[in-house]
Amino acid sequence: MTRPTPQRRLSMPKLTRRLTNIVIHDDDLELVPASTVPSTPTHEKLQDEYLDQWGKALEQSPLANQQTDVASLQASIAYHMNASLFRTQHNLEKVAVYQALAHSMADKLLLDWNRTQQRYRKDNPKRVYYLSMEFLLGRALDNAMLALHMKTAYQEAVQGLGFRLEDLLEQERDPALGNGGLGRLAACYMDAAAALDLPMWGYGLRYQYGLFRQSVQQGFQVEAPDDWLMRHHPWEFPRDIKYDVQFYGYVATKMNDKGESRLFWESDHKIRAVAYDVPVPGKDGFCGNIRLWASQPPHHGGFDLDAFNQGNYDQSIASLKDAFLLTSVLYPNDNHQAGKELRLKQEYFFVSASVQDVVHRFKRYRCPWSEFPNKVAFQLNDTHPTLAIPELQRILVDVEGLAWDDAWDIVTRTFAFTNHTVLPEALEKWPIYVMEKVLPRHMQIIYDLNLFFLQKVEEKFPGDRDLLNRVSIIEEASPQQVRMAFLAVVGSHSVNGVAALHSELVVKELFNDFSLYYGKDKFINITNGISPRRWLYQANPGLRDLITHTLGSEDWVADLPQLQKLAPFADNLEFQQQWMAIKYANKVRLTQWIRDDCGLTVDPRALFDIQVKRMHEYKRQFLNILGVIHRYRVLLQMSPEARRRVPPRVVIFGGKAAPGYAIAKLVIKLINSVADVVNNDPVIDDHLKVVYLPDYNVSLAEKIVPASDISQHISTAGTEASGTSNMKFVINGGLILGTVDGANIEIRDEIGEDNIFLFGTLADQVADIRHAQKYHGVLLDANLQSVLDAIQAGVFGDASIFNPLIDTLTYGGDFYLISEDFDAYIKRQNDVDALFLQKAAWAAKSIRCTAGMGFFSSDRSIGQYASRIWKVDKTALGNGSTSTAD
Ligand code: F58
Repeated sequence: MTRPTPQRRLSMPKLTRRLTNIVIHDDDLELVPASTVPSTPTHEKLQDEYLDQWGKALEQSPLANQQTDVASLQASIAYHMNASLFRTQHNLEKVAVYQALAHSMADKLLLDWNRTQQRYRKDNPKRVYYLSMEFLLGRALDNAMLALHMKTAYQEAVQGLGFRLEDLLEQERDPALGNGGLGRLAACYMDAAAALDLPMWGYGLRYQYGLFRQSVQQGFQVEAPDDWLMRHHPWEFPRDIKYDVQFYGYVATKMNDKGESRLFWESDHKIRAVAYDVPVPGKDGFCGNIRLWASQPPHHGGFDLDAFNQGNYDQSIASLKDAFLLTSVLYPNDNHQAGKELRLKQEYFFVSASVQDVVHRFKRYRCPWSEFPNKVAFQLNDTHPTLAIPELQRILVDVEGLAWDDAWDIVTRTFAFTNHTVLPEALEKWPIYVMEKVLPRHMQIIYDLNLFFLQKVEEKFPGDRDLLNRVSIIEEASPQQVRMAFLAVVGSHSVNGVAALHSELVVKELFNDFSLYYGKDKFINITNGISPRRWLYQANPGLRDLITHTLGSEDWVADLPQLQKLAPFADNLEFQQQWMAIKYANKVRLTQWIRDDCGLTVDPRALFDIQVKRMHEYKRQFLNILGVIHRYRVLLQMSPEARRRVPPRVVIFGGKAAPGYAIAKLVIKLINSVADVVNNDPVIDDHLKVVYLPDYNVSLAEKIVPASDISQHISTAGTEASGTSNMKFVINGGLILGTVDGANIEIRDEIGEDNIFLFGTLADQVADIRHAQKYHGVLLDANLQSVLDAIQAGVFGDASIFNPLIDTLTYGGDFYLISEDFDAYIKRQNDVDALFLQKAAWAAKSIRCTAGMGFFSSDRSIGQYASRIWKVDKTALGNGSTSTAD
């Protein structure tokens, strides 16, 4: 079998000058390949006595001697107001006080952060790197105060300075560096790793503009840029850590001094990655890290001095603009590939900087390369970072001179891949002509990897040409494409789905041929989890306190299965009353938000029925609003007495549609048009209200989730990989109405069938139904037909607007089975009504919901990743330092 020419390590003379592809590491005169351009000076050079002196100096510094009494906290806030923000007490706005407070809190975090990271550096454990294009972190201040047990003291401190802590917390802008579930999962996992003292870093991109801000005008979604860095953001720390990343260029074959030919990827087109670190508060003094890369022009590069000297200023800065542009905006697509060259460049920029950084850290310890998989685990958060696979292979072979097979062995023992979707439109593919242009050397490597892989498949299954076509990393389409998911599977030692059903579909459908080739062990399930700290402890203080009081301590937060101890209280009337009083208070809080945000008054005693998530056809917000129209029509036909027997409902929607996703945007318009009619119908009065909450984001979710009576997770079976908001609602005592899909299934298994309203087609029936529809057409459900008639009759305004939406049910073949599931959905909604009237039975179920959610902690998920995939032992690391506490 032909292998690419092995690349030998070059012997590198100790010279302080630039060599081909090699840059001198300024601070320690160490020769480092071009892939590791200068970073900060290392401590390794300092003699021990100086190191000790630094340690002592730090212990004497104000940072290490921070007091946590109220007066000291006030002093620290006042200090930052003056020293960090250059303001005095004569010029105070809430936002400035928030910033001073954030600085004060960040000081405390920094100490934990330095101690944790220094310990990792000293102990050199195996480290995990979570590569994710998205981290949807949400606000930091409240989270940090709670993690360090300082909220009460700060509350008092700011009160003494004339402010309410709640008002100040509202000043913080959400860093919206993600689209939805995948990005939020990354944030929950970082939170869990920090809480568990697991040496895991996140790597991602520092987009200048996060996910667009959404407003609603005349019922339509309107997008605006999310300029989240417009104001100073106290939760990120720029580092003097920089790597150059190159694009385009060509691959040349050159001889080294031993007469061996080797490949060089050369290009003048370089962009510099600079690091920003974001601390992740853990527990007991642990603090994790997310390193986000921002793009800049390379040093002395990108500025065309000749053009400048000739007075051609535009031209002189053209490539500077290019460099800054690279990380300027997050692509706003949810479960749909954008396919733009800039996106490909973002992906490579991100993985190249991250891999360079990790390689640099590994080399510090001067271990042999064979040790790399024992010191490094990369987790690919979906396919977006998959280029890290050929990138590491390139560095090992072209730059470090390892033999191809040795390098590949290292690569495949280092990477693991998480798949988050089975939807075909979300599976990343890149046309070869784009890849060849942007990343010529990677394209060669991918061709070689594919060739060797196909040769092995051929050995195992001789003569099966169809199979080779099906598993090839290169798709023989026009144009030819690189199938990134296949590259991720071939380059990883483990592939996992994110819920039991999803992982089953991953093996049976998406990667069936691969599971036959590799065997089933490579494909595992790790069901998603959520951070109990953010989604219960922080978001629902009332419930938190009741649980803590009932269970006798806060230990349940770190050991979530303890929630099961609430189950015996489910039928206790007094406990039920306390429980439901908290739910009611949370509903009142949301009611105020709805009033302020939408100018709509709703009754907190009504049944709050919530669906908040990205707008997507497969998530079927359309089914929900069609159900609302049906309810409206039924209510109108009822006598006033009969109407009063139906519990009043407030149906709440929230979620952004990708700007180019016309059908999803039409659903938003329909929801708002229905709201206009229903909310102003005097016959309906408070029996039904419809709310669309604009600009749904993490901090809004924290207000919405604790206030639900019922929430809807009604994707077509087999389409929602897991869902995580379902977990958030249930842990807060909200019941769910859902399909037999994603993590709904495991939630049912944990909390019991009686405590969840499931309905609809099962995943294994979907294909047959679609098949039948193709041949016999869609026979619309009769109630649904009347609902569509009402829309088309103009009951909700200009009907023609909605034609493309209605066509998805009729001409479109009802791909998402809305008609098929409509009747079952309506019946289940009636069951919800009936139960809501039985207050005690509802309360008992609500308590049982929370009690059964122990399994869904992100700590459990991360524990499983650690033991089953990364092989890192989180307990082997000792306890670290302890934090300041109040
Ligand atoms: C989501 N995927 C799944 N993708 O849809 C959801 O079921 C699952 O619970 C969650 O991941 C976590 O596993 C998702 O959010 C994206 O947003 C991608 C962002 C980048 C472009 C393609 C979609």
